[in-house]
Amino acid sequence: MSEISYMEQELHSQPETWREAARLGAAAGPLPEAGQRVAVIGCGTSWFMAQSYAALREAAGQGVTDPFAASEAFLGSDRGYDVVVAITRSGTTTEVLRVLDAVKGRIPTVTIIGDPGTPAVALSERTFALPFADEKSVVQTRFATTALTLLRAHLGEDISRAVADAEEALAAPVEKEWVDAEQFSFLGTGWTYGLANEAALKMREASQSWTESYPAMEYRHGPIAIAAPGRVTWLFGQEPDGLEADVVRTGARFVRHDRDPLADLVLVQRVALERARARGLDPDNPRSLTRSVMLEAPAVS
Ligand code: F1P
Repeated sequence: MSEISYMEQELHSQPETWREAARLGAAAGPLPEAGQRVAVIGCGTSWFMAQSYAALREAAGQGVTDPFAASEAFLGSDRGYDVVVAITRSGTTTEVLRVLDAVKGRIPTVTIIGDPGTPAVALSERTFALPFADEKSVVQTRFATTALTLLRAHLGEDISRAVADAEEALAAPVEKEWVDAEQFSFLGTGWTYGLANEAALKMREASQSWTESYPAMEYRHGPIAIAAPGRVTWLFGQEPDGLEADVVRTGARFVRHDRDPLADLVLVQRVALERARARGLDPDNPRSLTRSVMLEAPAVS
């Protein structure tokens, strides 16, 4: 393994790529206008960013926004979508290409893409390229968070606190307890539920860790049975009443920070990296994963 992984370099560049995305997102462009009915699709990390965007856009009162895993998208004409937003770093993910192909000429599409020299461009009506946030590591860090920052800025959010908090999260200590923990459950509410899903995926991908993720209010409906000493429950965003006390009672470590939740995800990326290192894993080339999933078989009918 090289001394400095691509994952490490890329995750450290996030304040810079977020600043650029905030500038681009605030300007007029091809992203959905307020009032449009939007479906937003992606796979893996990109799907989780779609979940966060959908919750933010709905909460901002900008219109119906439904997030779908590309393989499970319901985009029939009866649903009345004005636009499909696709998120894909690679531009080659089969399930995303299939959706773009299936709705071509029927629903306008805009694809947020890392590599604009890829098939998703020809299949999309419009694209928003973020080549400065593309990555060499298989594990996504900055492309995902930069795409979400672009969308947050387009919704009218001021990104400056998130950028400052990301800088702080890059300098914060990674606690030994987090590197050694047996298990993590990540929780969120509203837009931070997508972040919880992404945090859990990041830890699985980069460090083969046992992680789970839930909407925070669902945690007490069963999953809290997993909480125990040596395990961590990590909450993004607002704390539902009494949740910390309930977790502490199990003996698990409860973690919640006041920084912008997307900046707190940066800290989790660093935890994933440290856990990979501690286990002798190459975080840039995780077991059984490739940069994108390109399926050769035809669509299942
Ligand atoms: C999506 C994705 C990644 C995942 C894995 C396979 O890629 O599912 O999130 O980490 O590497 O690809 P993309 O469509 O955003 O390129």
